Amino acid sequence: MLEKVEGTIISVISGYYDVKTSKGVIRSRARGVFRNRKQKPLVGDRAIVQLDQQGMNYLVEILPRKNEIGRPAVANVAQVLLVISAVEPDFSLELLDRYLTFFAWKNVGVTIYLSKSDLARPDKLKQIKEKLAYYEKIGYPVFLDSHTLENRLPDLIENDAIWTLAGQSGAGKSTLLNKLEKDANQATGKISQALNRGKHTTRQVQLFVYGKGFIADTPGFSAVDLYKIKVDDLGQYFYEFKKNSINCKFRRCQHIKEPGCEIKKMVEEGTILPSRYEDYLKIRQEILDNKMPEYMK
Ligand SMILES: Nc1nc2c(ncn2[C@@H]2O[C@H](COP(=O)(O)OP(=O)(O)OP(=O)(O)O)[C@@H](O)[C@H]2O)c(=O)[nH]1
Ligand SMILES: [Mg+2]
Ligand SMILES: [Zn+2]
Repeated sequence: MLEKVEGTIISVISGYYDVKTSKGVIRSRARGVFRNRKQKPLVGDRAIVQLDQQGMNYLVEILPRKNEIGRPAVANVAQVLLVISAVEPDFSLELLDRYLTFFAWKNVGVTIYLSKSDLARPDKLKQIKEKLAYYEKIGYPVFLDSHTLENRLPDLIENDAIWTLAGQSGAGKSTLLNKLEKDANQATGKISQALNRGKHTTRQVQLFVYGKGFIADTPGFSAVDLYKIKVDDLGQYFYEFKKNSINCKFRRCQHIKEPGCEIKKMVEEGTILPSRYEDYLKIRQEILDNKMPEYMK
């Protein structure tokens, strides 16, 4: 009699899938059926493993996916823990807005963590904190140090939920994970002084059991393709624009040249951060041009 158990794929290494189940972590192979169906099991997938007496375990089914994020992808992401560094790589509101737009488009919530605040000059850090307070006001939870995050995170991660780290290479994702989960032992890498960027130290996606759920470490990626977004939808992904656009005169207002635009009014008054509006215009242009700007690659 072959026994079947359900679990979550926590890592994929040279054709072997490690699946966390109620019977512990089970190493298994994928059946040819996935290749035939052109279905590739991903880290984060809920899967059914078939066990037999000889110790040969096979993935026999992948349950429907809620979403997939990143390259390589993590499936079934409940929340992104976005690591933004104060310095090295330099803090960039434009990059932050790009990430937030991307994840809003993918319909995944984001929690922001500021790394390397210990390396920033006090005046610079003060400025960064003021900007991040704006993001907190529009609805993104913000953590300014790892201790507070460590205290709160276990309660935020619900049963079996997958949180994934995201952010530029060198921002400090693996360093944070090693602090949160002492057994993670993820390799971390120095960032290049000359280029002020990381070197893609993390190459694979892996899930770590954390609290009642999981945290995934991922390779950093900074080039976020936004040009595939439908131009008319872009305003929906800037949450404060979405919320206040009910007061724009036109229902499908794009906040460009339309009369009676509430968003432009709020930008002029200073209630909306001017850089948010500039980034909205830049991303809008990128969509119209149908390609990512060179300086973002
Ligand atoms: N001083 C200080 N250094 C940090 C902090 N976070 C990360 N670092 C350093 O920044 C460098 C890059 O950190 P990683 O954790 O490897 O960055 P990563 O985001 O995992 O990068 P990839 O795996 O390439 O995507 C390492 O030398 C870390 O020691 C921090 O909060 N303070
Ligand atoms: Mg890393
Ligand atoms: Zn408008």
